[in-house]
Amino acid sequence: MKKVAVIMGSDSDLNVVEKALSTLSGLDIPFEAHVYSAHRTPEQARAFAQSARGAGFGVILAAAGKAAHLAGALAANTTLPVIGIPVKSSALEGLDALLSTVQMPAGIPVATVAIDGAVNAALLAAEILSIEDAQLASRLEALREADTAATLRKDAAVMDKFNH
Ligand code: RP5
Repeated sequence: MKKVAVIMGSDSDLNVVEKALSTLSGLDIPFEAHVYSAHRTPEQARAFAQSARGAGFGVILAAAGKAAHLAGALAANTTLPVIGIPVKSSALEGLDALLSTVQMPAGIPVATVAIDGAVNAALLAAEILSIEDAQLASRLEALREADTAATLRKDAAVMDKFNH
């Protein structure tokens, strides 16, 4: 199976990024996590993106806050799918990172999830990899069914408590 690269702009993004890592682990998807910054280590970020396809990666997740150029900078240097995770890490509550990540010019796509949306970023990466992996597709189906069952249990609990 192709690996998922999980790149974060700073280790201060880890509290958000760890949700993506645990989601990938739960689906038995191999991944590598790195701290590369579009601003502080631009050469390392570029080199990683340029070599990612050859190194066996299938999708890149990029989490960054503030003026969040990481996802776009990685996408500029690879044709692998890049999923941006805007991180809430500043006085602007993540809106700065959301707009910096999502507003890409035509030609360099970044699929952007919600602010701090690390779980969905990992699930979207899994869905992309599942196109060529029937076993992973089955694991995704099972996860969706478990989520549905958990929500139905919540409905039953609310009905039991309030509907008389
Ligand atoms: C961004 O600036 C990082 O992705 C992080 O969200 C934010 C703050 O970084 P630190 O100053 O905490 O390293 O580049």
